[in-house]
Amino acid sequence: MRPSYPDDNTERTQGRQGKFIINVRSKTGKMKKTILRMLTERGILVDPDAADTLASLPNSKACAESILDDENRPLVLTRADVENYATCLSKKSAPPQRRDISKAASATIEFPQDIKILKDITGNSTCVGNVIDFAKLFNDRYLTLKKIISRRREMSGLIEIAKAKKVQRDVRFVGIVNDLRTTKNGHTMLDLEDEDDKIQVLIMKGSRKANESFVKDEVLGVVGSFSKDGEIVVAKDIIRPEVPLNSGLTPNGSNSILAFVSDIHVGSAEFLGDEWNRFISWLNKDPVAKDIKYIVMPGDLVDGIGIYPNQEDELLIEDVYAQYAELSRLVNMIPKSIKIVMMPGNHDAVRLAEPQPALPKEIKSMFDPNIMFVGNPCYLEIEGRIVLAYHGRSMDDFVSNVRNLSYSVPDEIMKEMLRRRHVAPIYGEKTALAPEQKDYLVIDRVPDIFVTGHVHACKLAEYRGIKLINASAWQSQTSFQRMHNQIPEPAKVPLISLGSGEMWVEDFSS
Ligand code: D5M
Ligand code: FE
Ligand code: ZN
Repeated sequence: MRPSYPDDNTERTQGRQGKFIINVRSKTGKMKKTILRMLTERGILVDPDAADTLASLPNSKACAESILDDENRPLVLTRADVENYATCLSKKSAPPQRRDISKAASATIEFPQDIKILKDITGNSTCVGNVIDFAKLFNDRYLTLKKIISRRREMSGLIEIAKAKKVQRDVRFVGIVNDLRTTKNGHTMLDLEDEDDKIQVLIMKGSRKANESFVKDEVLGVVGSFSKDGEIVVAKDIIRPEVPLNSGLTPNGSNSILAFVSDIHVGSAEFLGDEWNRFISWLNKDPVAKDIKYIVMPGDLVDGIGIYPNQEDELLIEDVYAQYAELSRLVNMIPKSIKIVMMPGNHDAVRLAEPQPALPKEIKSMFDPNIMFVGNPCYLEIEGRIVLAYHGRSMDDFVSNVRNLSYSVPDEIMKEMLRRRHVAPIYGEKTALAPEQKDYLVIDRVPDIFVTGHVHACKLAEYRGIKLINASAWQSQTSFQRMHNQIPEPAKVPLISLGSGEMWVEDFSS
């Protein structure tokens, strides 16, 4: 039996239930009244705690304006939202700060800590026998994302598609994209479906959302009105689940560094052994490396066999067990004080369909027992930071379906995943999906750190306060990549200081 881990479907922003009635007369201050009016006139419901917090800020009016300026602002404003907007505002006006680690904080909290697994398919798979039923998977995806979309201000009053067809006036509903096409006049037509009905949605060429790309099987909110014949809905706005704006990592006093080592591809003739040795000697002697307490390896640990046609011509080790044995030897050179997490990718020895469970016990037994093996994708908690790790196979599908995306900008692809709150929405193309009853690929929790591999690039970025990392590779350009003019950025190690959120890259390529 593989271990089972508790799931955590909670959103980071909680406490949105309850009463939102503000009795302005009984509360203090003219400023509060003015600000509340500003917000409520624009349809924002303000939690009483949020109103107090906002009114007590020295720059409360500027903060209220920044809320109004954010097109993804929440329908119901909570205190946590106000604090996020306030921090973002102060970050905008203050000069950027380098590592600001409070001694007081580090005195009370012990670092490093154990890594917690928050969500992982390993041990929880419900795919059994020959029953292949994707209905439950897509239903779970729809319901989870609908819940997130329904919190958005623009979606208040949303109804089911069947009801919308009866109402026929301005309507708001949520659907999963069943199909999409460009009409002969250049408009976009989406076939959307909810739990019991479907509808066509037209996005007019030249309209506000016409430049966005839509993909099959993503979940969208629609604000629109019916055409004269009552057959289709013309979209006024399209609402993605999106991630809330947040101010990034609050300094927690830790000096620990989390490093990422992806796509090692042991067994490949292009595996970069000299560069690996350089990394290992740096790890064992550099003063900066002493603070590395954790390494996450987001997939393609070995090159595998039979992964692509004629792969054997590019293999140095042709037995998959021998590849893992060599990986074990290479990983054993890493100082024992560093906690290591290993995740599979599309080259590893587990099912290809995502979510992928952790490597099987025959392979685990070849490694140091302290190494943690997790599934792909996986949510981890490291020193209070929420880390979403996903190998990134779906990036192939994003590149072929979304204009302006390419293998050289994985950070832009990661932003598309976050906007859709899903790491692999497109079904039926290169990314195989397993018909689980629950969709483990939904981004139901907002991470602090989001890491991917697969495209062999090395990119650091930030999106709405979330740190984005694409974690390089340890394989030089393969003949396939040469054919497709894909230039990898190998032998680099992205790192993040868990205390301050500072990110940087150590380069071992020369
Ligand atoms: O993928 C490494 C990179 O190479 C990734 O950007 C995809 C690309 N690649 C590799 N093989 C293929 C095929 N068969 N189709 C499309 N793209 C591919 P890796 O998972 O390390 O092989
Ligand atoms: Fe790879
Ligand atoms: Zn890969």
